[in-house]
Amino acid sequence: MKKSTLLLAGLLGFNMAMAQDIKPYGALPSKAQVAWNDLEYYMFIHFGPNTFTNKEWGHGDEDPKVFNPTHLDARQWARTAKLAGMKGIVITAKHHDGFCLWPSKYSTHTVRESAWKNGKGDVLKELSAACKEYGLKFGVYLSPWDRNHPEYGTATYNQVFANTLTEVLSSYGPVFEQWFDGANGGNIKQPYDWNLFHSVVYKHQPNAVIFSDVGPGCRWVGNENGIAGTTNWSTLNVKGFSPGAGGPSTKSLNEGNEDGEQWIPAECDVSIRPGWFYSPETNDKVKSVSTLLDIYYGSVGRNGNLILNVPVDRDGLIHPNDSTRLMELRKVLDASFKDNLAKKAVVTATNTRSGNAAVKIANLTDGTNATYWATADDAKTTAITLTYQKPVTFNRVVLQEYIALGQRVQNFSVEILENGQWKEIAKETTIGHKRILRLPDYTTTQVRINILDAKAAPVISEVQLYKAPGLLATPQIARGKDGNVTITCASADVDIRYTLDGTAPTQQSPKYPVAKKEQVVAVVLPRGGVVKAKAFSKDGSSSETVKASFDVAPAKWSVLPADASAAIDGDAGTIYNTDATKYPHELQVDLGELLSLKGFTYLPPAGDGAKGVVYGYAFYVSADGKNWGNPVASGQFANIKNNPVLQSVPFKATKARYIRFVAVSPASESDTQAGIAELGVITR
Ligand code: FUL
Ligand code: CA
Repeated sequence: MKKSTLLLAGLLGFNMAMAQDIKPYGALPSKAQVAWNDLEYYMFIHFGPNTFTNKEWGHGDEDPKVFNPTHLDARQWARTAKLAGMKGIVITAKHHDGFCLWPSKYSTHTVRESAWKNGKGDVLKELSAACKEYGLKFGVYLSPWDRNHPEYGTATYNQVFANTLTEVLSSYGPVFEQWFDGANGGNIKQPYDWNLFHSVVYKHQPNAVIFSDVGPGCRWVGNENGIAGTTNWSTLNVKGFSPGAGGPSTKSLNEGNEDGEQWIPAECDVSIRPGWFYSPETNDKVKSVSTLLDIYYGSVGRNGNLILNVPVDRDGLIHPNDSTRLMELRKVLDASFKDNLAKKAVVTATNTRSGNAAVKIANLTDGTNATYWATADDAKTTAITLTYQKPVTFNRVVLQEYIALGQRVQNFSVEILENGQWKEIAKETTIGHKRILRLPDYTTTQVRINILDAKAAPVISEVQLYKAPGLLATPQIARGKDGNVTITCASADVDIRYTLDGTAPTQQSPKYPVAKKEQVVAVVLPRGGVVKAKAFSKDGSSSETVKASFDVAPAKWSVLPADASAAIDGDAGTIYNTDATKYPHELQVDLGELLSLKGFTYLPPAGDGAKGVVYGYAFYVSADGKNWGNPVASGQFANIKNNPVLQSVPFKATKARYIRFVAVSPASESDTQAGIAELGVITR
């Protein structure tokens, strides 16, 4: 052998040995978990008897005949998901009411007993086929909590649930995700055999990622708003925790645990409407594009997957209001991430690892996270610089770690060159599968990404820059106690136009005064009404139309106890917390006039550390404030703990001047006080 050949062989051997030399760090994802993270965005579908009964948590005693979608078309759902850029669909095969969307032989509360297709239908069969046709992944939600099954709460139920799982997981082809809901709002407590359930899943679907509060495949993000922590580790400590009430703290779910013992990345679940199930009442409450963008950047942009719920309606179709919104969102996302400006830069980096053929600086901008660049073992900091000949303008930074080797980056910053000086424009913590920074427009010839701290040598797969088009902010409509309506818009230099007759505002509609010197045309709606608003900019672009519906304002109301005024001040941000520390609690309101009441509303405290969310309630009315009789409504606010949105409870129309709200039980067992952000009446 010639000397040069020897040398070459030696070098090759050296390279091959070094190609494996990046030691994995910490808990690692399985191949299925890596593939799962790449999906990023997929659809959730809540569908069942609740769709037809206006309930969020069915009781399991609903007549199965109510389930009768007359135009069900699973291909329409799949087509919508595909066009929305989603990668799969997870459907509620069985929600808490126990109703099975397939003709299960382990239940008598299924599509077989329904009116749909004379009992011959199978939603899972139709949806799995549609997903296959459109190249989408198919996943299933099955609630262990079952309010219908006669064996629920007995020793035999775990096997029933295992059989049910087997049926679903062996009949409809590949399942990419198995969703296990931890919720249990009933009195019967069933100790679940999670080991059994998991073994059934893996037996039939070895590549399925199992969702729950503690994984093992992926974890709940700790809220139903679809928002992960800005710090978000894909690793989690699960010892001693279980799904549901025994889950890790909200903070751990939201941010993961640095150096957590298992790889359990966050999945961010949220509904496009206020509730998870369809209701005609929420047709005009579909989230705006700007809210959905906040959710996208708060989930996919923070190392989480986004599962966006789009409830199928009573016809068995995705409602046009939802599909239109999904397409509007897609359009904005496509325009935002169209042109990766990093590809046009000369990219350099400090501390590049040598002698490893897989590590290339060009991999940072090759558009795939399957390739990577890394530093030397002892270099936990580095700077990656993008240099341009001519200035570029950008407002999005996308970073990705090569997660197959573990999540490493703890701190990073972004700088730009401005007048010959480096200027820091962002300082953040984790990256993980993907981190997207939403920034103001910056124009520069050099951008520097500094990895300031890492658990081990950073392994980065992508650095991307984009210039997303500007969007006008959606106006916000609020009404005070006295009935005064205020409309604001976060975008500067816009005209806000509004209507009070239900029509969409145009540039000819009345203008809401924004500047101080403009004469205030008061919009006062003490008796309620519908306000629609839209912002128009000078360049001809416009915002979405936003709509707010109001009932009678609390202008003339007085409350008992007297210090409870925050509950009727028309301000969602102020909260009355009861003084007494033992349930039940109550509140009485004098409406100041006789009104024809059709229902009441309760706005629970929401946001970080919200306490006092009420679960069980009773509502009374009276003509004199003394004689209350029986409650006109009583029950539980379903799913209010995880999704603390406005609750509207209708009751038989009745005339009254006094109302009494009794908080019967708390949503969190440990809560002793009741919290009320706002109490309202329905007269319209
Ligand atoms: C929760 C459930 O109780 C809700 O009804 C909904 O299914 C949501 C996705 O999970 O735990
Ligand atoms: Ca308030």
